[in-house]
Amino acid sequence: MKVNPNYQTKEQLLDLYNKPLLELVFEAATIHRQFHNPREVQMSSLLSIKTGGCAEDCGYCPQAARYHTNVEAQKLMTVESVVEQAKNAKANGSSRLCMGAAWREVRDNKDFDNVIEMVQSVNDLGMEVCCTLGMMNEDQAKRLKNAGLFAYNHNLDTSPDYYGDVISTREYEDRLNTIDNARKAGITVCSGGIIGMGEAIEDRMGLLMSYMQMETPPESIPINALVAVEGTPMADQKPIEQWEMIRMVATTRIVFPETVVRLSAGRTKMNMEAQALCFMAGAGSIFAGDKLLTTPNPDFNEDKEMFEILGLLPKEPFKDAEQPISHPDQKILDRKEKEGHRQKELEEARMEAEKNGFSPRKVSNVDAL
Ligand code: SAM
Ligand code: DTB
Ligand code: SF4
Repeated sequence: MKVNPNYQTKEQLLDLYNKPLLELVFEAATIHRQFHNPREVQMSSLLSIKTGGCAEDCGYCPQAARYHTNVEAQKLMTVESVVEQAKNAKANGSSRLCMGAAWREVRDNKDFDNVIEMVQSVNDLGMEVCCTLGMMNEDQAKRLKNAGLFAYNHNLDTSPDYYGDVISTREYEDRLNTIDNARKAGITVCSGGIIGMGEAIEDRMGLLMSYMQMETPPESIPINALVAVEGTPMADQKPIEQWEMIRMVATTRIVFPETVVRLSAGRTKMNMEAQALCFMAGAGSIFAGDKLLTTPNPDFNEDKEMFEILGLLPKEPFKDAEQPISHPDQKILDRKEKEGHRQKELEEARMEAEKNGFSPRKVSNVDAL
């Protein structure tokens, strides 16, 4: 993933962002055509596998336990229901599934084992699998990679300068470390931000600068417009102008010509014309389906119509990189073997007890007296 050598300083980025709109879109469209097929737009589906109850204080997020939103905390979904949802998403044209968990960080427990099984099963369906599970260490990243994870989403959200106004429970540096861990494990990186949180244009460019300074910039950069949710500290933020989304997509496209720029949250507030300009300016993906993680997204049929009108084609999976191979997970195999032993021991103990007259039936006879 290369950075456009014509843009290196924040001032250059600001000049670019503030260019006359149609000039900006034209420059972005020209670059887009050199590196991507402009008719192809990937449809990705989001699935909230663990909703709500999160310990963090991200000011935009309806899933933070400390804010009183209408999101109810739920347990981790089962592997079976995830597979069912993934099959549905695939049947509706999605080539990528992003599974999100309202976790501060990944923990080495049974829930993570289940996520590993989800990754294996969805990869086996031939979809690009992305996870967004919060912070993770290198070992956890390696387990995910081994299971067949294609991408890890971990957003820097905004510039290092504005970050402290949005989140206090973790540092920018923590986010960078997790992105590094995904990279070291050989997982592609999906990392982007949110506009409309009260930040200055300098902060939007500061976010892009953070990615420019990486040895390898992200393969995927989602651009979200804030979905202002009642109960969060950002509930009263004024919605951004549609032009701002177009400018942000175009600037990102120009600076990172090879990256997939994703037109992410906030599309319910955009009309088709503004979205068309985003595709023109280099957006190569949308989230499809009526729901993002917890908030609404345009109707599936509306997007289908938009694709038809604009002559867009859903992008096939693994056009940018090879499908990872799902390998068996040693920790899960060890746990299952241990559980098997334990089961066998219990069965032997039960048979021994029965032989000695302590059968469950005998006990119930005693109970009946
Ligand atoms: N808990 C994990 C984490 O924070 O990395 C993963 C899930 S988190 C919901 C994924 C991303 O969703 C956040 O980094 C943020 O960029 C985006 N997001 C959350 N709430 C949003 C909102 N109200 N509007 C726009 N984007 C939002
Ligand atoms: C990303 O940048 N946007 C998606 C995905 N990555 C995980 C999430 C958007 C969430 C919007 C708020 C919600 O639905 O809870
Ligand atoms: Fe938790 Fe992620 Fe929401 Fe922050 S963005 S509160 S870490 S779910």
